[in-house]
Amino acid sequence: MTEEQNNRLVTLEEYIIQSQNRFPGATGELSQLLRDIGLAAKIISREVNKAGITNILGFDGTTNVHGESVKKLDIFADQQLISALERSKITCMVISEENDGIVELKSSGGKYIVYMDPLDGSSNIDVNVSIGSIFSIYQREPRFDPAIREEDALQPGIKQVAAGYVLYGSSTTLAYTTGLGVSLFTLDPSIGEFILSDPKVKIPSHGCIYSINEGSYNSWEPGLKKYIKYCQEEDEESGRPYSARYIGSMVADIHRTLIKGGIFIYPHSKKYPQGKLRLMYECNPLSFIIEQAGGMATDGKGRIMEIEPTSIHQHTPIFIGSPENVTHVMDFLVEYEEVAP
Ligand code: P6P
Repeated sequence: MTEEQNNRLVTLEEYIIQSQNRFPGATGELSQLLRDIGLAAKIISREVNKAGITNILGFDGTTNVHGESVKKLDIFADQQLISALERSKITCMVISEENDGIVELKSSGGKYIVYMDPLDGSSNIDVNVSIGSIFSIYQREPRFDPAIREEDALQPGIKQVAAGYVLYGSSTTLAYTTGLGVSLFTLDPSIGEFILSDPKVKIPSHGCIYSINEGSYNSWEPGLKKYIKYCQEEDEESGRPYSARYIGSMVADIHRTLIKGGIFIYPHSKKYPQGKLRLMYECNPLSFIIEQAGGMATDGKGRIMEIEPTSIHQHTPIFIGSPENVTHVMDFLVEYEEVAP
């Protein structure tokens, strides 16, 4: 970009088109998909930011596939994203936290599959804490039979063609990657545009923040207990004790980790034997973002994005963040691994 361009505001739409032009063979379909998600995000942001003065707060009386009470804004966000994806007619199916099975779109011939958590952290809506939307995009494997099948969506995270999140916080931030690094945008409500704020975000190699719900301490495996105690010990040279930060909205906790470094952990526990967070529309997309920014994401045994999924709603434990912090907790898990009796 020229000096003048460097100083000019670059909108999400312009940036996507500029990025697409770097791929001579690009058809523009993925760019269109990302622009549609950006539009839905602006509409959701408007509702989230005025939720306090409309009757959109509170529960709608239903529960989602995980038995969690669904809030009205969840449904609104789900509907906005699905209708945006319908518009571009290049998505064949959507899998969302808010829908038990796959949502087949009218454009059943579309080549993309979109996973999404329309409004992650919705339990925080009523107390005005940041919440977010998460999306993960795959290409449908070419098949002779054109029928839409759930099996087409069971692909490991390494097959994602794009992923990202929108954080509805003190400002509305959108982060996405297509595998060439992570770009950050901030919504300027006065002009209704996402403006480029960082074209290539890098996570610090190490951070002095750990993020975990310590309420489930008693059910953690020994290595994790030892690691958290290590984080709390006094050692000025290594910056310990680390700071504990936990928002309870994964998008907000991951965004802070991306910017400031450190580690976010949601382990398996007695209450969540497979972990609470969902592989396909929370952990895979956010792992793609963190890895593309130079970080790491594991389930405690192996790379999150190499997990072969068996269910569209499956759960996984996750240890994600700065490479030095993730490597360190893995060392503790191995060193103090529980030996089966
Ligand atoms: P807990 C929100 O409900 C969510 O799915 C994630 O956004 C968040 O990281 C996690 O659950 C919080 O779970 O058990 O700590 O309240």
